[in-house]
This record gives sequence, C-alpha cells and structure tokens, in this order.
Amino acid sequence: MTTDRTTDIWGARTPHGRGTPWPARVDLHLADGLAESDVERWVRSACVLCSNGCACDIAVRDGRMVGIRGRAGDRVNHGRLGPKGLYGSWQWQDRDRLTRPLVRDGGRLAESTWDEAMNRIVRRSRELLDEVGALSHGFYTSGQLFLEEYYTLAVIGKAGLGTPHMDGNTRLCTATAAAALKESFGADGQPGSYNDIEHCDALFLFGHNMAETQTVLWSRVLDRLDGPDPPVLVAVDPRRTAVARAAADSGGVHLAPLPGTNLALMNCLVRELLERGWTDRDYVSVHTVGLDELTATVAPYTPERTAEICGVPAADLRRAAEIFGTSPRVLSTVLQGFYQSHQATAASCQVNNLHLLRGMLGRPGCGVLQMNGQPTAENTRECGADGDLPGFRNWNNTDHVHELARLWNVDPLTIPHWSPPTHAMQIWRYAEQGSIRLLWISGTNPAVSLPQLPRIRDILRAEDLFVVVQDGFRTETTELADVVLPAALWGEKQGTFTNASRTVHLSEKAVEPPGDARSDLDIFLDYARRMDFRDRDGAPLVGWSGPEGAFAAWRECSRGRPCDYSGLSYDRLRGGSGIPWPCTDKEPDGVDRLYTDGVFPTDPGFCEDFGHDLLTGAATPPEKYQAQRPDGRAFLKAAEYVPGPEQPDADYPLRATTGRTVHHFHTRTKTGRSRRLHDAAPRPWVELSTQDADELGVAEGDLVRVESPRGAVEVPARIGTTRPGVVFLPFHYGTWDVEADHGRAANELTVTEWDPVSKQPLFKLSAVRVTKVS
Ligand SMILES: Nc1nc2c(c(=O)[nH]1)N[C@H]1C(S)=C(S)[C@@H](COP(=O)(O)OP(=O)(O)OC[C@H]3O[C@@H](n4cnc5c(=O)[nH]c(N)nc54)[C@H](O)[C@@H]3O)O[C@H]1N2
Ligand SMILES: Nc1nc2c(c(=O)[nH]1)N[C@H]1C(S)=C(S)[C@@H](COP(=O)(O)OP(=O)(O)OC[C@H]3O[C@@H](n4cnc5c(=O)[nH]c(N)nc54)[C@H](O)[C@@H]3O)O[C@H]1N2
Ligand code: SF4
Ligand SMILES: [Mo]
Repeated sequence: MTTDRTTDIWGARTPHGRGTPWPARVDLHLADGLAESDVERWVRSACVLCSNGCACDIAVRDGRMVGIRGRAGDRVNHGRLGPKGLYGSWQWQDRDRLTRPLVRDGGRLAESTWDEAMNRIVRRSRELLDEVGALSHGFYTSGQLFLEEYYTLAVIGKAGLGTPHMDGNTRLCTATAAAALKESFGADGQPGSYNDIEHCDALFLFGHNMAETQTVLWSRVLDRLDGPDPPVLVAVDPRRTAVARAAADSGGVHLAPLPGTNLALMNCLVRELLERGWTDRDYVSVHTVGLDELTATVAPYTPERTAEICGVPAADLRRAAEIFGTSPRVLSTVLQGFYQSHQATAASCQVNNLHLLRGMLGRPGCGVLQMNGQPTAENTRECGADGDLPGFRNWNNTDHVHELARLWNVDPLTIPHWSPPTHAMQIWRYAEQGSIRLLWISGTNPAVSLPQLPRIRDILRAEDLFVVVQDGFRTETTELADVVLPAALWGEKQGTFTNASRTVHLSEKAVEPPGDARSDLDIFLDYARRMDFRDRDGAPLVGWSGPEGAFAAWRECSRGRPCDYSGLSYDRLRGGSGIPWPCTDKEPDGVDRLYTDGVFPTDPGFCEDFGHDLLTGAATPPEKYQAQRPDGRAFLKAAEYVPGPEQPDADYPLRATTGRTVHHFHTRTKTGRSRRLHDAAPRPWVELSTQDADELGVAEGDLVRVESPRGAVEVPARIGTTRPGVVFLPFHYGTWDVEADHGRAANELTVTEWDPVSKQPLFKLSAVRVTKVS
C-alpha cells in the first residue's frame, strides 16, 4: 500500500461511463515490514466493519493474521477495501483479548473455567424456568455474529426455551429498513442491487453519509462521478458531509432539513411527483394499492409549507423532486438519518413510494437500497435472532408457525406467537422492571450504544438481574456482567453472512482464537447441550455441531421463503464471488434485483407482516389486511408529519444529532486498537454551525459542555459542518480507554423514545444546550 488510507479514504479513482463495469482495483495492507511473499496462506473472508461486506483474503503467517487483500473478482467490492477494512480488521487480534471466562464473586470479576461459567448460567436458567418460566429470559444479540450463530440462537430461544424476548442491536440499526420493506412490499429483502450504481442517472442519499460509512460503495459512486455521463446526486442531511458537497458539485442539491422533519420533506417530494404528473400510471394501477390515501395525505405538503417545517428553501425541494421525477433511472439509499428518528418507518416508506410511483424497481439503475449498517444485520433478521420468526415468516400466521414446528419437530405452542416478538427497547424495560431476570448479551456493547446511558448502567447493575456478556474484549458492558464469556472473533471462526445487497459470503477460520475463547456458535451449542433441549421425539433439539451443519439446517428453513438459500452451500461460496439470495436450483447464481416482474410478497398467506398504521404503530388486523386484496401488489403507505417528542425550548435550544466518523466502528473495540485509526480520531468532539458558534462565543477547539435533560458531555468544538440550530456528536467514544472519565459518550444525552412501527430508538433527535467551558 503506497498511500496512507486514513487520509486518502477512497483511494485512487478508476472512472468509467454509465452501463460499463466498475473496474477492479486491488487494495492490500500487510503488517509493517512484510512483503506479499512472506505470507504463508491467504484465507477467504469478507470484512465485518460495515454492511458493505467487502470480499477479502486474510494473510496468515506463523498462525497470526498479518494482513488483508481485497478480492478482485467479487461482485461487491471488485478488490477494494476502505480504511477500516485495511487497518481495523485484524490489528486487534492480540490486544488485551478476553481469553478466559470471568465470573463475579464478591462483587469482582475473576477468571474462571468454561465449566464453572456455563454451570452458573445453566443453574440460574433452570431456577428461573422452574420459578417463573421462559419469560424470565431475555436475549440481546448483535448484527455482527454469523448466520449460523443467529439461527442456532433463534432455535434455542423459540423452540428450546419458548421466550419471545429476543432481539438484536439491529433494533438500533436497521429495524426500520426491515419495517419499511415489510410495510411497502410485504416482506423484508433488499429490492435493489449495488450494480444499480453503474446504471443510474440520479442517486438520492436519504440520511446516509456513505462517504464515511460505506467507503467502498462511495468509491463506486465517485468512479461514476468522475467518468462520462455521471449521475446527479441529491443528499438529505443536516450536515454538509462529503456526500452533500458531492451533491452540490454534481449539479444536484443538498437538502439540509432540521432533524426530525424527514417525513414532511418526503411528503413534499411525493406530492410534487403526483402534482407534476411524474408518475408511471400503468405501473401504479397494476402493481400498487393505496394511491388515493397517499394523494390525500401528502396534499398539504406544498414546497412553501414544507420549507417552513424543514428549514430548507422551497426551490431546492422543487429541484430535488424534478431530479427524481425526470431522471430515467433513479437509485435511492436510506440510512440512519431516516431510521434513527421519529416517524422513521413512515419517512423510509416514502422513499419506496417515490420508486413505486415512477415504476422504478427491478430494472438496472432503478432501485431502493434500504441500507443495513452492521455486517451481518441482514442475518439477524433472516434467522429470527431479532425476534421475528426465521425465514421472514409471519408470527401472526398459524401456517408459518406450524411450518417451523414441523421443521424443528416441536409443539407449535412452544414457539412464542401469541403476540409480536419483544423489541429490544421493551426487553430493556422488562429488565428494568424485573420481569426479565436473565439477560444474555452477545456481540454488542449496550453500555455505550443504547440511548440514555445513566439508565442502562442502572439496569445492568441491578442485583436481581443476572447478566451474561459474550465478547472478544472487556468493554463497558462486560464490567457490569455476572458472567463474561470470551468469544472468538472474525478470522478465528467459520461462518457466513449477508451484506446490504443480499450477497452472501463465507468467512473461513484463519487462525486459532486466543486462550480459551470459543466461537459464539460453540457457546450456544454448549448451552443447548447442558440445558438438554429436546424435540418431540426426544432427540436433541439442535441437531448440528458445527457451522456447516447449522448452515444446512438454515438452508432448509429458508426454502421457499423470500430469503431462499436452498441453492447455496459452503462449497458454492468458495467460488469466485459472493452470491446474492434468493439462490435456488432454478436461480443457481442468485438474483441481482428483486421484483423485476412487479410482483411483491404481499399475498396474505406468504407475507411477513400484515402492516401497521404508520402514524400510531397500531397493527393491521389480518382480516383488514386481507380485505385490501393486495395479491402481489405493493402498498403506497402514507402518514402525516408530526413534530418529534423532544422539541427545542428556552432551556435546551439546539437539536442534537449523533452518528459516525470514518475512522471508527461503533464503540471502537476493534478500531480503537488499531494505532493508525486511533491516531486519526483519538477523542470525541461536537460539531456546531458557524452561526451558533458565533452566538455562543465558541471558537474551533474550545472545550464546550453539551447538556440534555438526561446528561452532559464535555468535548472540543468543531465549527462549520452543521446547519444552524443543529449540533452533531460522534457516538463512538465510551470510557474504556481512559481513567474514570465520565461524560464522553453521546448517549449520555440521548432519549429513550422509539419509532412506533420499527421501534428503532431516536438517536438523531434530542434537545440540548451548549456552553463554553474554556
Ligand atoms: N466509519 C464507520 N462506518 C460505519 C459504521 C461506523 O461505526 N463507522 N457503522 C456501520 C453501521 S452499523 C451503520 S448503521 C451505518 C450508519 O451509516 P450512516 O447512516 O451513514 O451514519 P450516521 O452517521 O449514523 O448517520 C448518517 C447521517 O445522518 C445525518 N442525520 C442526522 N440527523 C438527521 C435527520 O434528522 N435527517 C436526515 N436526513 N439526516 C440526519 C447525520 O448528519 C449523518 O451524516 O454505518 C456503518 N458503517
Ligand atoms: N448515539 C448513537 N447511538 C447509536 C448509534 C448512533 O448513530 N448514535 N447507532 C446505533 C447503531 S446503528 C448500532 S449498529 C449500534 C452499535 O452498537 P454496539 O453493537 O454496541 O457497538 P459495537 O462496538 O459494534 O459492539 C459490538 C461488540 O461485539 C463485539 N464483537 C465483535 N465481533 C464479535 C463476535 O463475533 N462475537 C462476539 N461475541 N462479540 C463480538 C465487539 O468487541 C463489541 O464489543 O449503536 C447504536 N447506537
Ligand atoms: S466499506 Fe465496510 S466492508 Fe468494505 S472495507 Fe470498509 S468497513 Fe469493510
Ligand atoms: Mo448500525
């Protein structure tokens, strides 16, 4: 690697024209002093530091990971890797890892054995099952384990214990992607494809800072922007990000709405399309339901009225609508600026609506990417580790429950389906109230990543909550656990996962885990064995003992469902490229775009969900759903805009939003251990607009105190990137690497509120005040 990719984020350009393939460019980084000829083995994998899932090979020497190289032949990245992939993917391997189970004795965590740690868990688990039943058990998992691990956990939770209290941190991440896809199209599943970037004439990024959060995908966009017939970009983001700047430079527009006003903005864009006749009437009449209600709901959102709500010029709204309405091929991406706000599902559904109204789905260059964030979030959802039934089955459809009961050979009554699965925010509430008494956390660090941290710490510390935490490192969360289980991480175990455009990769084991660390799969299997979960015939409920067996079981579970893996196997995934699902005997190479025929999985017997009222979150009763006679048509769902739950006032006059920076991944357990990435962004900050900074008398670098009704942080100021009235904080910085420093985490400030449909918390909407400290 010749350049420093912490500063040269996207690497060298390989420009190309519309409709031509994205040229390959192979990125490589090896440990200092090593040459490619020093590498003993290259081991196939894909990067797990975001949902892009860039295919790579891990370099191994002397039993250690010593580098990484992009895979040129893979459909996702054509050889490229970003700064996190290059510098954050493996450098943490020997840095203060958890190597032995820890158990809490006399208030302190002490090293122990697997037998002792697992016995404690099993003892507590049995006691609680006897005393109060399965509802005492809650599982809070991740978007970062492997498919095989999620599916195993889902079977344990649903068919072994029978608890509905299971969810992933995907609730904080892409619950809204799933919800918006279910509401509009009947089931989860990404309609579009990354290949649409090569074909689009316009690209809309809704609340998505792709330049920092999917850097390789952004390279793909930059290569179009630098080539002949580049697309026009539209960015919707209250900050002037690299995406926003590129939008302005491309002849497009940067809309910078006030946080919490996305739905008003979207209703305006939908209204403009309808008013100006920029719709495909035939497509709409044959393939959708709900046009009348949508038209009536968006009618009041004139550009002038919307301009007032959102704080953006009416002319810019008209221009954005014109670009959407008149470009031959439009691709949209949606992410946390939409998902982590109130009315998240309603706003994200309007993106689907824009595409439905123009008949722009299932064709090259015309797609929606309701993005994922975490590398394996798709699998959490598919496998049911987010509480949903595996295979995008509908908990409210008895046939679907019976299918699973047959597959697992258990009584259908064991499988919780008397109510919707418990979402993470409610799991934490039950733990707070004391009805959940065993909380098993895997692959997530809630003591930094959940909203309103003072509350989360109190819940985890409570005497009568038994907390199990499974991680590769000591974290803010492990420190509050009763039992800590040392997990093998990426490169130290085998398994598969699926990226944001449905592409499945196999990640092989490159090296041995440190000390006694074990894969999450082995830990879950060990629990199942010790608990002696059995099927109806007395055979072990979980009939597999390794990843490939788990994959085979999942393949059967997915057969015939939208996320059909029946044509996939480990061997097939060892070919040239990852393969997108659905992959069947009929479509052995997978399917690039869904809904090419305009037929959607909305049939009542097939759909994943009967939908909700987007405004209130009330579930649509099955009879009412059937009465709409969707029969394969998509839903044009609508809702009016309402202001967010926490509005600025005299005490807290500014709107705070939070998010990411390019160099770190989440709570930095990996990227914080990479010297280069750490040095590139060693500590947190807050971004202020020039106008607000002037009024507060704050200069660049000044230490300021940011306070919400829930907590405060003190961080240096950066000036000029946000719109007036808005401050932004990166959420990566907990306290694990500094001595007893409180008040660094953005989530000291955030609020415990969620979208009524997806239940995703509102990380991007709290009221704060800022004062200068020095
Ligand atoms: N470098 C890096 N990359 C990552 C990750 C990481 O931690 N670091 N995490 C991965 C994961 S799990 C995820 S979920 C994704 C997230 O990827 P993104 O969604 O792109 O990241 P965020 O920074 O959370 O939010 C995106 C943008 O939303 C804007 N925003 C804030 N409030 C609003 C609003 O009210 N309306 C609108 N329209 N925009 C708003 C913010 O200014 C921000 O620029 O990134 C993935 N990639
Ligand atoms: N304020 C604010 N808060 C946010 C967000 C925001 O934008 N603003 N974004 C939210 C979003 S989108 C997300 S995705 C979450 C992320 O929040 P978290 O999931 O809490 O963040 P991570 O640091 O990724 O934590 C993952 C943990 O799993 C461990 N781990 C990694 N791989 C494995 C594995 O294979 N097995 C096991 N057992 N452990 C493993 C890591 O060491 C790490 O401790 O944060 C959310 N919180
Ligand atoms: S874009 Fe995402 S998946 Fe690709 S190298 Fe970067 S962090 Fe890894
Ligand atoms: Mo996420």
